[in-house]
Amino acid sequence: MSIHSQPEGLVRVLPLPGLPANTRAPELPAEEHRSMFRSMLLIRMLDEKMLLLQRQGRIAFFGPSAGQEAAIIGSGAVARKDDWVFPALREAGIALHRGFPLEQYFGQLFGNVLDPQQGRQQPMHFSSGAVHYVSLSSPIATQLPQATGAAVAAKLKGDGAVIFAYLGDGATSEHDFHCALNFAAVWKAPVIFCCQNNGWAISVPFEKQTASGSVAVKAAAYGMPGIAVDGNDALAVRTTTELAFARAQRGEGPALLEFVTWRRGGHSSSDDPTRYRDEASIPAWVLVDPIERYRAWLRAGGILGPGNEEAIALDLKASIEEGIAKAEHAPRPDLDSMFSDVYSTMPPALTRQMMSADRDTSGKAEGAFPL
Ligand SMILES: Cc1ncc(C[n+]2csc(CCOP(=O)(O)OP(=O)(O)O)c2C)c(N)n1
Repeated sequence: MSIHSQPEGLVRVLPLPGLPANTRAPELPAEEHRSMFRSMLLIRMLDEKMLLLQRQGRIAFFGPSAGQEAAIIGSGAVARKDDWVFPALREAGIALHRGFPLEQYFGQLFGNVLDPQQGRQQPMHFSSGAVHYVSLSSPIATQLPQATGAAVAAKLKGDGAVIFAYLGDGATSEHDFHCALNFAAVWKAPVIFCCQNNGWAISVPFEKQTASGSVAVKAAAYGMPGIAVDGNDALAVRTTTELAFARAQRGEGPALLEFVTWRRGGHSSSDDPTRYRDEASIPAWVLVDPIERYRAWLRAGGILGPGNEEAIALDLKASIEEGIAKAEHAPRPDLDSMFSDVYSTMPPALTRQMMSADRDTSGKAEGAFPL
């Protein structure tokens, strides 16, 4: 039976009917709580808007995060400026939380000049040195050995950086998962493996992915702590991640955190989950909105008044609308950008190709980015 059907033992701060709290809330300034709440709301609003734009044929592809906002921001907000994030598909909200500009976020979805990668990457695969956010790796789990490598490097350099490595439950079936965890534990590397167990790897349910009762239990085999957390509880995620972070900072090595959450929608804008998922059999607790749970706690504690919340939502709405309006009308990258940023000195064969490439009168390639 899946861990989603047995939520009793998960670390929890925000109680649910029949599922009491078993851990205290982290001690955070009110401003930090509001900042986390804002980023969770931003993820939700972007999700709704971007899926709509995709259906209207205005962007090509989108990977939604709805339902996973608490797991994403509760953990990602622990990373400091000098730490590094190695994401899987659904952590773009962490980059935004760390200051990645919305303008560039929209630019990469439209694949135009506002995109720092100049439209050369798949949508959602952006990276940013400025906010220490590495591009997601399309081949599942390949980011994990990279993250371990970065953590070993940080340890050897003594720069104090902690690496946040994200994965889905499906990634635990890849050999890269094993290599990354084994190596990290042997080297006591400062890396936190954050598994968002959202119940599904496209159409494969968790209980067909592994015979283990949870992802967290696998940590024992590698010699590191493994903790299963109510992943829809932003405060439980935050508390647990802070513990793993402190441990990594003390030089005690990696941890595997399992945020038990739920993929509310399709795998991506290309997927239709009604083809393989029986919505009637979904455990009720995973459908309690993580944003509502956090909101209720913030309101009860006087951290979020109706005025704050309205101001946050209005500000986000304006930023999203303004950002999309700007990005949608930004020009496509110049054709020459297809040839730049790879060689410091361009080889002659490539120079010849660049010189002979067809151009329209505006200097942009027609049909270079078929959607
Ligand atoms: C090596 C590899 N195999 C298969 C795929 C196709 N694929 C893309 S996403 C995905 C499922 C990933 O599931 P999970 O790790 O649970 O993350 P989630 O999508 O649920 O967030 C698969 C199988 C791939 N990208 N790479």
